[in-house]
Amino acid sequence: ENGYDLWLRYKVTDNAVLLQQYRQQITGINCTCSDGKLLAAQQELQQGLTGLLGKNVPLQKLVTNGTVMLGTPAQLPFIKKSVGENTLTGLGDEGYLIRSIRHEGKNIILITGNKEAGILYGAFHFLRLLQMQQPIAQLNISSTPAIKLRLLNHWDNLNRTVERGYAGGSIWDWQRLPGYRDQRYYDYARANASIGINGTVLTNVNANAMILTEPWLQKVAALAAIFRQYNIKVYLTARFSAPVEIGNLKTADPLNEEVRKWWKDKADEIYSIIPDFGGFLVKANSEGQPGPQNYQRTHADGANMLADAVAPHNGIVMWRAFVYSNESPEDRFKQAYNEFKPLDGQFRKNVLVQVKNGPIDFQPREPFHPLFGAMPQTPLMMEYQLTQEYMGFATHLVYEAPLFTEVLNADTHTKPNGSTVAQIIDGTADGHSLSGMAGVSNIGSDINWTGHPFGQANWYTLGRLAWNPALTPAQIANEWIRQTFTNKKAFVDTVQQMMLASREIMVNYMTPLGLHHIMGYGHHYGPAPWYNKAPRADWNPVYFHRADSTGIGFNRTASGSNALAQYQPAVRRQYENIATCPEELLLWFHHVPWDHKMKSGKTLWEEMCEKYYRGVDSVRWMQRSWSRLKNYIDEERFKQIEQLLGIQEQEAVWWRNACLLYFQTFSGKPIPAKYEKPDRTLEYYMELNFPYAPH
Ligand code: BDP
Repeated sequence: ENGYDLWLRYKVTDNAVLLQQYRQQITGINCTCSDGKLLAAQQELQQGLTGLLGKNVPLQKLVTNGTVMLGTPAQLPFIKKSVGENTLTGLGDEGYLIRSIRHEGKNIILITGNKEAGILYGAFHFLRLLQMQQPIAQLNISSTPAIKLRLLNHWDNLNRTVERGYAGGSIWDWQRLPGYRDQRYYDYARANASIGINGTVLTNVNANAMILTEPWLQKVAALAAIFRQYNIKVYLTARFSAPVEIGNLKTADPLNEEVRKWWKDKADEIYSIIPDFGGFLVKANSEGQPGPQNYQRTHADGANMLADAVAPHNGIVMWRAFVYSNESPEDRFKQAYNEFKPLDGQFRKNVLVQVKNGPIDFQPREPFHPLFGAMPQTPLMMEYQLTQEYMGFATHLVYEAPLFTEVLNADTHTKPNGSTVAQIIDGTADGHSLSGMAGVSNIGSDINWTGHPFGQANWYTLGRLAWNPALTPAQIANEWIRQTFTNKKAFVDTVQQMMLASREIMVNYMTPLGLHHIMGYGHHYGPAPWYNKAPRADWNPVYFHRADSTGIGFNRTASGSNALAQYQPAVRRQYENIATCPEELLLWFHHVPWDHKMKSGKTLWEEMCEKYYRGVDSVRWMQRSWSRLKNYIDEERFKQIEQLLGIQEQEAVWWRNACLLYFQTFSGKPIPAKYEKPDRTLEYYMELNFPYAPH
């Protein structure tokens, strides 16, 4: 197996008793459909069930015992009576119901929803039950998504390179589109639909205006036509200066009438080509991208102009809050909040502000972004990064669900009765009906889509969490492992343990105790805590760790940058007191003396050594665990992962040695003798020229 089938492998059920039962319980598929999402659902069920049952599962006109019946209440009037109107109303437009019922004197399985989209999601849920070898005798399942926009953000360029992509080139074959419709597009759509993802931004946030020209829009339309059947809308990134670059205007000032008209006309044109186009994602006035501030206008002015252009077509604008200015002397941590909070209430109804999970940039661990909860009048959308820019690329096994849920479960304390980050972004805290969660895609042209086979789990997680943010990392991992590899208990248990531990393991060997942004410059691979030559101070590791002979860490309390003032008092108080600040965030907020006593009784320096060494040891533990699983799965994927774990081990040692040897020049203390000695010098690591890492 090469991993191409992801979690949709549909291998014949390898438990003989269960297989026998499934064959009796499922005899055929009844669906009155000829196109669209219902047809996609029917095709998937037929393919999936035929595989899982190891026999042809026919389409039937008649109803027999074991028929799986698909349809909306409008198509099948008996459903309203059988299910009840209230239950149906509760399902909304994307929810579904899977029930074992009696119909025309037969025992059937009904998959229904108000809209065809719900049935499509229900079909995938049903297949998941079988893939996970669950009982299906008495089904009564209903499910609706908690979050409305569940999106992938591709950072794909039009020349098919992928910014921060580590799994090959872009899967969008622009040159052969629109005429050539690669099977990959269908499989991509199936995979996304199976986990509830309902939108995809095709292009990089560092945008190219060309995508908005007619020939390119025709290519986008071809993708949209495939994705539509799977309830996936396409979105594009809008380059703010497009009116100048492709519209021949002199300005892109968002308050200029000509500019506003240009965008309106452009939106009309897009919707004439792609009637269900989702809208725009915009990175403006950030890292050199053009934006409204070039014309002394605000982010709200810019977002609203685009929002007005797409509003007549029910389009939306996702405006990113990832901004920090070259000129500003402020702690980079504080800048997005400073710029965006004052704009709360000024955005149009169809604008979401898209916020990264933490205040800096997708680090192995960040505190939650202080904007969450701070803009009650604006729907805030979550942006996670699936591609492992700061987490060992597609080389390290890092399951990100613990990172994602850690942020979702954080309490912003902005409301007396419930204001976790999850409640902010699902809209319930502030009563927003528009809500969203996005993941920066880790998908590329590699045969297994994500480079590292375990990268697939992060893609899977994004969809499942956006559907239901209350799912736990263990539940999601369990689902994914069973579908992707096998249901055999020893395998599932071992791999689940590895996955659940993997994020903390990475934190330990890369950036323990709240260290952040100490990686190699530019490509962001490997350690370079010594680096201080970047053109901006806040691109330098030394800016972030601030190690000196007295201690290490970034003082963000009132005696330092005071970034903590951006949190609610309850959060601020906890973090600003070195005694109550969680140790995993310590160096995010405090400059801590080397001999500071940690909860373990060790000094900070000893504790840091302990974490780095434990990180490496744990990678070795993952290697040992994996080596015991050889007989459970195919050789191809077993070997891939074995090799990747080998590289991960070497690189964990690299991180550990380089960081400890460097920080030791400030702490002036020895690495305790009980640990294996670094086998290289600091000079070796500092001179190590990383041969090649994709940007
Ligand atoms: C940083 C990446 C950069 C992205 C930027 C962004 O290094 O490539 O363009 O984020 O999110 O993490 O805009």
